[in-house]
Amino acid sequence: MSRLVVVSNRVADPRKTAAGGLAVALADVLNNTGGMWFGWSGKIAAEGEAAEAVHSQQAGKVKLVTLDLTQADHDAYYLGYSNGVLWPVFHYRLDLADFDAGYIDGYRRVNQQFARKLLPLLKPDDIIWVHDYHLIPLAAELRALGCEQRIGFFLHIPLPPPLMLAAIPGHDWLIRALFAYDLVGFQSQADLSHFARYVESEAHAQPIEPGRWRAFGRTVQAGSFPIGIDVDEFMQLTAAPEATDMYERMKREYSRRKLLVGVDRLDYSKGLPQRLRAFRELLENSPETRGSATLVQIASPSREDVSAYTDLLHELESLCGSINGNFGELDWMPVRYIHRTVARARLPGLYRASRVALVTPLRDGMNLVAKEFIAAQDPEDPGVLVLSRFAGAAEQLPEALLVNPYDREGTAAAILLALQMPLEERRSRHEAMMRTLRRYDVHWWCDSFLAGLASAHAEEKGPTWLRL
Ligand code: ADQ
Repeated sequence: MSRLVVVSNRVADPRKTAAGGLAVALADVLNNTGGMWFGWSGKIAAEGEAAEAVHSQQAGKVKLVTLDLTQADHDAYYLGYSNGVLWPVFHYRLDLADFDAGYIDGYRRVNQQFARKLLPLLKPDDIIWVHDYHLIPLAAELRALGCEQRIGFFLHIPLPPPLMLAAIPGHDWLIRALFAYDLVGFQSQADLSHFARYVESEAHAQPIEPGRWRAFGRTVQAGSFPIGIDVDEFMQLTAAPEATDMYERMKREYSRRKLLVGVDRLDYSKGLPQRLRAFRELLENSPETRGSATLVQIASPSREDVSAYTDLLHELESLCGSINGNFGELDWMPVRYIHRTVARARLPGLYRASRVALVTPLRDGMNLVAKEFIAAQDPEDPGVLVLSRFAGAAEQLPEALLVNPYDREGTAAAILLALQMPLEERRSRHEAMMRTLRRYDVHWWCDSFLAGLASAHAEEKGPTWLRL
C-alpha cells in the first residue's frame, strides 16, 4: 500500500487532541493510515542561523518532520502573503489585503524550501496530500525538482469569484500553480464553480469532461469534497466525564436561562461583531428574551500579530461591554465573552447545554463548529443551529436556520425563531442534519479525496509540467 505524506503549514502530534479544524481532521486521517506529516515547526531560526535543519520525530504510527523558518521568511510567507493577502482575499475582504510586493518572494522561497527538504524523504509510490493556501505552489516546486508522485491539494478556505481573485497581483501564477496537482479539492460546489469560471475565462483552460480541465500542458481534476467530522468520536467525547461535567455545570449555572453559544477563532471572517449586534437587536426588539437569553461567546486568540485582529479584539470588547451595560441586570448578564481557547474535551458539554448555536461567519470554507454542535445534541431534545448561508456548511445543512449575517434584523428574527422552536421541529431538523453528518463524515472526506487522487493520476502519463 502507498504511504500517505501530508504537508501543511503546521503539524501537530496526532496522538494529542488539538484545537483547530485542520489539525483535528488530519490527525484523524494519519492515525488511521500511518505515514508522514511535513510542515513548519512553528519556530523561528535564531538570528544569523540558516534554517536548514530538518527535525524528525516518531509520533505513534506517524513520522513528524518539520523545519524552522528565518524571521524574514516567516514575516513574508506567513504573516505577509498567506495571512495578509490570501486569507483576506479568499474570504472576500479585498479591503483588508496588503499587497506588498515583497511578500510573494518570501512565499515562493518558503514553498521552494519545503520542496527541497521534502523531496529526498519521498518514496516512489508515496501519495502526497498538500493542505491549504500557504502551500499552493508546492507541487509546482516539487515537479520542477523532478517529483512524479501523485500530488493532491485541498483548499480549506473559500475560493472567491474570478474577478475578486483577479485583484491579487500575480493571480495567474497562483492558479497556474494549481495545475501541477493531479487533484484539487474544494469545500463546496460554490468554490468549485468559481475555479471553473476562473480557469475557463482567465486561463482559457479547455474543459475535457465535468471536473477536468487542460491548460499549461497539464490536466487537472477538481472537485468538491466538503470536510466532515468524526461523528462517533465526537459523540464519545460528548459522553466522556469532562464534557458531562461541563454540561452539568452549565445546566446548573443557567437553569433559569436559555443558553446561546458561539465558538470561534477570533477572526474577522467569523462575523463576531455582526453576531453581537444581531443579539443586541434581539434584546432590544423582543423584550421577552431579556433576563433569559444568555450568549456564551468563546473567541480563541488567533494571529494576534496581525493588526486587523487587534482592531477586532477591541471592537468585540466594547460591544460586549455596551450590551451588558445597557441590558444586564444584577442577576443576569446577557453576554459571557471569553477570549480563550476552551479544551476540546469540554466543548461538547457546552454545545449540549445550549439551546441555540450561532455560527454566523461572513465567509467560511466549511465551519466544523456547526457540525460539532449538531453531533453533541441530545436527539430527544436537540438545540437549534443558526447558520450563515455564507459558510460552506450551509450547502450541506439546509435544515439549519440559514441567515444572512449582514442582515441584523433577519438574523435577530432567526435567533428568536430558534429560541421558540417547538420540540417536534427541533427533532426533525436535527435528525436530517445527523443523517448528512454521518454520511459525509471525516472518513468519507478522506477516502473520497484519496480515491479521486488515485484515479486522477492514472490518466496522466509522465511529468509534462511546464515550469512556473
Ligand atoms: P477554522 O477557521 O479554524 O478552520 P472551523 O472549521 O470552525 O475553523 O474549525 C474550528 C475547529 O477548532 C473546530 O474543531 C472547533 O471545535 C475548534 N475551535 C474553534 N474555535 C475554538 C475555540 N474558541 N476554542 C476551542 N476550540 C475551538 C479552517 C477553515 C474552516 C474549515 C476548517 C476545516 O477556516 O472553514 O471548516 O479549516 O477544513
